[in-house]
Parts: sequence; structure tokens; C-alpha cells
Amino acid sequence: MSYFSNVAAIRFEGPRSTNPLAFKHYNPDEVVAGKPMRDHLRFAVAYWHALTGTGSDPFGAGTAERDWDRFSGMDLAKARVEAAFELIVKLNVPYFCFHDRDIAPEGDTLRETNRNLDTIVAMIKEHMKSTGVKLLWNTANMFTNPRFVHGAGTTNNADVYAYAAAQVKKGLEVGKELGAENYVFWGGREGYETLLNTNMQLELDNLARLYRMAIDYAKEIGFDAQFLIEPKPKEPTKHQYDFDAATTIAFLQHYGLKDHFKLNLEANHATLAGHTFEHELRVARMHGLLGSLDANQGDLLLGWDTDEFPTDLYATTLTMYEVLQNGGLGRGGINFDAKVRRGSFEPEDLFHAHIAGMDAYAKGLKTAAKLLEDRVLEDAVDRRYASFKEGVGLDIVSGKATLASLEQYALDHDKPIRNVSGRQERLKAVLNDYLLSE
Ligand code: XUL
Ligand code: CO
Repeated sequence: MSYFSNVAAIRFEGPRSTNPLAFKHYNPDEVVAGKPMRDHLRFAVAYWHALTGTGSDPFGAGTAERDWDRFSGMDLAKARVEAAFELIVKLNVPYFCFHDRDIAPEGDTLRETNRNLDTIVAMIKEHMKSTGVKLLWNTANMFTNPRFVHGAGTTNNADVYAYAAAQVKKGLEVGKELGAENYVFWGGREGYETLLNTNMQLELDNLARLYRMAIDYAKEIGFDAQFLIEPKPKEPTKHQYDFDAATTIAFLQHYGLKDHFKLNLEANHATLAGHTFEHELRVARMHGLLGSLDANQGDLLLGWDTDEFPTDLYATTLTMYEVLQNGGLGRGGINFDAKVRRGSFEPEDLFHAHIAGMDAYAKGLKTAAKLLEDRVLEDAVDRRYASFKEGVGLDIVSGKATLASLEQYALDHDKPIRNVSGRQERLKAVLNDYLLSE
């Protein structure tokens, strides 16, 4: 049974190809900056958008035409596994990611829900073995079911907290069973609406306790995945606790959890927080916490998480610039946490969307590698901070300077201070030149 019978395996055909179902820039074997593109990018398909998403929005029902929707219940879950692996293999994507509830339906009891999960996990395991596709990360959906109305790890209801803990425990077992390289915590409803009814201190302490239990349990069962926290500033709650990279890092530091986690950063979450994606990567990188990426993009005209496929070459270039300077993503990867638009409802659109995203990241990688090789931006930045390499600047960065010594310096050099242009427009033009060159 094929769910995408009119699409063949997608191949690299180069920038001059006119075949819409071919890669123009993503050539997995091509070596860039010392290693094949495939190893730099480590792409993943997001199960929830590609297989489970329907294209519904607050104003209308789903539009997506998906052959597997003929089924329901566990039959639907099984059909989706078949479709998932056909899609992933035809796209030549090495990884996928899922929430527990994406892959199997909830039963009437937690026991039944876990049994459903076990059945599908066994099926997925078989497909992983026969195709070589790997699990980049899995996670627990602790936001869709109404029981999580007040949160999961930050709920006011201890019974709900226990349920969430049970879900995380099962998630770690599933991750181990499938050899997941990472395990993600995105705080879907870990936040609050109003302080009038919220004990923020208890909620944050409890969230840290849940993370601590997860660390302990993973160790106990020998699941050695990298733990990732995915920041997001708002949506669904007004104040999400893991607002952005800096906030999440402060949380990890405060609770002594920093050595156990890295960050899974998402482009559209960055822009919702008022940051560029590269800003978030830089902050994480400075702390040694750049773990993995959820690739997508928002819309300048819309203030919510639109999760569009990433096509903005400036953004992918500056993102890969940070990734390369980080020495890569390690066990992380680039997961397309992105959905086709409601109007792009044909199965084929799933291919066009992923091809667009993969090509945009491949082009970004190549451009970033060239920029770094030529030290274009690095030299400009070095020159800009040259005053800290000698004299009073060197005294400052080496810790020799005091307020008194700097006052003496300022008094001795009391003449109009000359600044140098930041040359921003020139640098943007250089970036354009690099993007436009083959
Ligand atoms: C929601 C989001 C999630 C996480 C995983 O905005 O990004 O899908 O990536 O729970
Ligand atoms: Co995400």
C-alpha cells in the first residue's frame, strides 16, 4: 500500500534542475566544511505536522487530503506509521520526531493508552530497522488532553502532576526502546494566565522536581539520550515559564540542572519572544547549551506561531553560521516543526514543503561555510573590538583595570573620543553577495 504513489524518491539534481520534486541544494554526500551535508543538517520529519496535522484552524475544519484518514483508532495509527516511513524514506531524511499522542490514540485508561503506545512502538521499531531511519527525539504531549488545563509539571493539581510524571516515565522507556538520540521537554501548558491564582514559586520548584525525576529515571534504565528543553514565550499560556533561551538557562542554573540539559531552539518561538533565531542560538552557544533545532519560520504580519516551512535564506544562513561556529549540533539535528498551509492540502505538498526547507538549510549551510572560510564577518568583528587587544582595553579584559585606574586614564586622555562606523549596511551587502554567488 502506497500513500504517495505519484511521488518517487527525491534526488539531488542541482541548482539548474527544473524538476519541482528534486533537491536543488541539498546534496547529502557533498562535503561542506569538512563533512557531508547530511551530517551537518541531520534533518528530521515532525510526525505531528506531517502525519497527524489536518489543516484545521480556529475558523474551520481540516482540509488535508490524507489517504490514511479512511481509518480510525488503532488502524489509523498503524496506517500513519506506513505513511510516515514512506514519506521519510522518499525524502531521504535520516530522522523523525514524535509526541507519544501523535503515534497512538489514548485509551479509556492509562494502562490501555500505554498498551496502544507499545503496539505502535513495536511497529515503528520494525520500520526503523528495515529502513535505517532513526529517532532524533520523542516527547510527551502534556497539553492536549483537558486534564492539563492548569499545566502538567506546573499544575495546581497533584493528581495531574502524577499523571504527567507517568507519561514522562513511559516516554523515557519508549525513547530507550527506539534508541532516541534526544528527549525533549516543551512546556506546552507550563505557564500561567494570572498571578491572582498562581503560586509561581511552587510551580517552578515542581517543574524542576519533574526534571530531576526524569534525569534519575533515565539513569536508572540506562537511557543515555541528551535531554532538551524547548523555550517558547507564549501560546498556549500567556506567560510560558521557558520564555526564551536566556530565561531557560537561568532556570537550569538556579535549580542545578545545567549539566543535564541543552536547548531545542525553534525559529518561530524565537521571533515570538522578540528575538531572531540566530540570537537564541548565540545565547545558547555561549553557554555551551546549543542542542538541537526546530526549523520553521513565522510571518512578519502575524503574531502567532504559524510554523511555516523555513524558506528565508538570510535566516537559514545566519542560523547555520551559529551552528558551524558551535562545531555542529552534536546529537541534535534540524527537525521540521513546520506545517503546510491550509490551502496546500494535497499529499504532494508535504514533499514540496520539506524540499523547500531542506534546500533552504542546505543553501544556508553552504553560504555560512563560505563566510566563515573567508572570515568575512569574523574579521569585521575582530577589527571592531580591536581596542580591547591593547592598552587600556587589554587592562579591562585582563582584569587589571579598576574604576580608579580607568578614571585616571579618562582624565589623562580627556579629548573628544572618536568612534568608528559599525558598517552595518556594508556587511549586509556582503552577505547578499555571498548568498547570490553560486
Ligand atoms: C509547539 C512546539 C512543539 C514542540 C514539541 O509550539 O514547538 O511541537 O516542538 O512538543
Ligand atoms: Co517545536
